[in-house]
Amino acid sequence: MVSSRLRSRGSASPALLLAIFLCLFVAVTVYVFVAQLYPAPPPISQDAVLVDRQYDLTLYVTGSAFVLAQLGLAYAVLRFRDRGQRASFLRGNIALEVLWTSVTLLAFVGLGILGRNAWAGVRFTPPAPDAVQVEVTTNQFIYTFRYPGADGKFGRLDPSLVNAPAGNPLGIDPNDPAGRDDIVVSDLTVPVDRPVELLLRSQDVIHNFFVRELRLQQDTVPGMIIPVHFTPNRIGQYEIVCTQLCGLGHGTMHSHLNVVSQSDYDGFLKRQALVQ
Ligand SMILES: [Cu+2]
Repeated sequence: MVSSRLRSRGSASPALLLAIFLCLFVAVTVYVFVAQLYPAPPPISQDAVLVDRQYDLTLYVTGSAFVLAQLGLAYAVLRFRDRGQRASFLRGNIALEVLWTSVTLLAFVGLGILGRNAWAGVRFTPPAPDAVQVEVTTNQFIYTFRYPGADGKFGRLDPSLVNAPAGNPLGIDPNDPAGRDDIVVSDLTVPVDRPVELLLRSQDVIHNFFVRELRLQQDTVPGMIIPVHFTPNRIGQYEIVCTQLCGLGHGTMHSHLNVVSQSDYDGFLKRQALVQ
C-alpha cells in the first residue's frame, strides 16, 4: 500500500492529460462560435441589429472570461500537481474575493445596462403615432390577427361571444359598429419600412410570439394586452413560432409574418375588407 502510494507520487500524466483535455475543450468551443456553424438569419429591423450587437458584446466578454478561466485551470492543474510535497491550505483571501465578486458584478450589471436599449426599445417606448396597429391573439394552437379596418378602431370583444366554428374566434361584439369592418386573418401582413405595433393577447394559456429575424420574442399572457413595436425593413416571409410549451400541439403552433410593399399592403386590406 505504502509503496504503491510512493510510486504514484510525482506522476505528471494525470495532470497533463487533464490540462490537454481542458485546452482541447476550449479550442473546440471557440471554433464552434468563430466558425459560426449555426448562424442566425439576417436581421430585418434596426432593433434586431441592436440585439445582435449586444449579443456579440456579451459573447466577447463572457467568452474571454471562459477562455481565461479554463486555460488558467489547465495551468494550475499542471503547475500545482502532486510532486510528493506537503499540501498547503489556504483559508481564503478577502482581497481576492472582493476583487472577483466586484468584477463579476460589474460585468453583469454593466451588460444589463448596455442591453437595456435593445430590449426596452421595443417595449417601453411608445411607437410612432402613424404605426400600423394589429392585435395578435393566441390560443391552443393558433395565432389570430385582427386589423381595425377602415375606421381605425378595434371593435369591442366579449369573451362570452367567442365561437370559432361560427366564424367569431375572437368574440367581436356584433352590436359595436367599430367592429363591423375589423379584419380577422391567420397570417400577419405588414408594410415594409413602417412602424408596426402589435397588441399581444392570449385566450387560454401563456403562449409566445417569436420571429427570429426580428430578434423579438414576447410572451402572450391571458388577461393582459402586451404592446410591442418594430419597423421591418426587408420584404419577405418569415416564420412566427410559439416558444412556450403550451400543450400537446405546441410543436405545430406557428404562422407567418409577410412584410410587403405599401401598395401590396393596401391591396391586402382591400381584398380582406371584401371577403370578411
Ligand atoms: Cu403556444
